[in-house]
Amino acid sequence: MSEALQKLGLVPFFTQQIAGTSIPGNCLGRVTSVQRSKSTVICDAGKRSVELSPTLRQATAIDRPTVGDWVVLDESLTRIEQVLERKSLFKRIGAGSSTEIQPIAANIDTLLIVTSCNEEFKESRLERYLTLCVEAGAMPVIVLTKTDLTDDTDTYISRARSIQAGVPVETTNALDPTTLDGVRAWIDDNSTAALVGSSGVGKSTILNALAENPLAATSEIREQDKKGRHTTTHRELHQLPSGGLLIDVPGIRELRVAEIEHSIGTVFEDIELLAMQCQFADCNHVTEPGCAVLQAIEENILDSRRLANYQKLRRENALATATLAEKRAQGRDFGKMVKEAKLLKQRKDAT
Ligand SMILES: Nc1nc2c(ncn2[C@@H]2O[C@H](COP(=O)(O)OP(=O)(O)OP(=O)(O)O)[C@@H](O)[C@H]2O)c(=O)[nH]1
Ligand SMILES: [Mg+2]
Ligand SMILES: [Zn+2]
Repeated sequence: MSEALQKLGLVPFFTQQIAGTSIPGNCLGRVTSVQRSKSTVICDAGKRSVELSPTLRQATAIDRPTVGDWVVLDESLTRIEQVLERKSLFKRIGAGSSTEIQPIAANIDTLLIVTSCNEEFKESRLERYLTLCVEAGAMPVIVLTKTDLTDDTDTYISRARSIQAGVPVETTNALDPTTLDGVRAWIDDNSTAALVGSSGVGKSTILNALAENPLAATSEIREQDKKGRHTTTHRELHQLPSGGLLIDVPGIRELRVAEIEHSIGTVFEDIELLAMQCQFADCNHVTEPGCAVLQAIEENILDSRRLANYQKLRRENALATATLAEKRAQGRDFGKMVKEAKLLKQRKDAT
């Protein structure tokens, strides 16, 4: 394993996948950005702009290479032949009318969930990010920016801490790099972190400060509603001078969840523990008698906002899971149809 690839985050989890095959180590590379038909990959020979193999071009979004992926290139280092199994994957259901799962960042160790100490801060949004992060298999860290613009950082810290016990909360004024040590401590040598959050919270400002270089453009938020201007438009993995890798992600407008059956119980463990004491095993915690969850709200132990968000995420997840299952079944039927048509043609050709 070359030192350059190790610095890019190459660990045995990936090299083992090609051990015993005829794939040479110098064909391994890491995807740093993805354009419409090309991807940028760093390998032992340096940075390359490469194409996708015909099979990968036809694959669904989740199976195509994404930022952070480890890939196998062909011998001329011009084409991605294979995407190695991922250690972790942060993903969402595509925005708008899309029902396809969209990968956002692969093989990340830490997800830096960035939010700012102003009107942008919303517990429900953080809960949404956390369920997807736990599902992704990455370590979540909540980063509170713009501490210089509030007199009440402590309230924001305790609101962030109330979301899930044990999740670290870091604070920073990203315009002052001396306040970034807490965030930097989460990006070890050779490890990968990704910056996610709404537009304008300061993700690219953090990247530029940690990279000690203005790598990404930043722009001021709108004064009237404190919303960002979607300045960053593509995802990119950067190597930091202090070691470690950082993916800057454009501000996410709509983070729809899918496949969060397991992680929802981790993030909302308090509600699920209460639910075990409800009179009815299938209690929906709406109007049922003997509901321990509703009782906890009445006693001010649980916030009604939190229960409403839990219910909303569960509904959204159920809908997404049903839609995905339906699409997969359709895909299988289509595959079967193509196979049958081919067989029929072979038989016809043979006669
Ligand atoms: N006062 C203050 N301003 C900050 C801080 N962090 C970022 N900003 C400012 O907030 C604005 C938006 O920052 P960006 O880094 O562009 O935000 P972003 O999250 O990358 O936004 P998108 O690329 O649109 O997703 C810029 O004007 C920054 O200078 C901070 O901690 N304090
Ligand atoms: Mg940005
Ligand atoms: Zn109940």
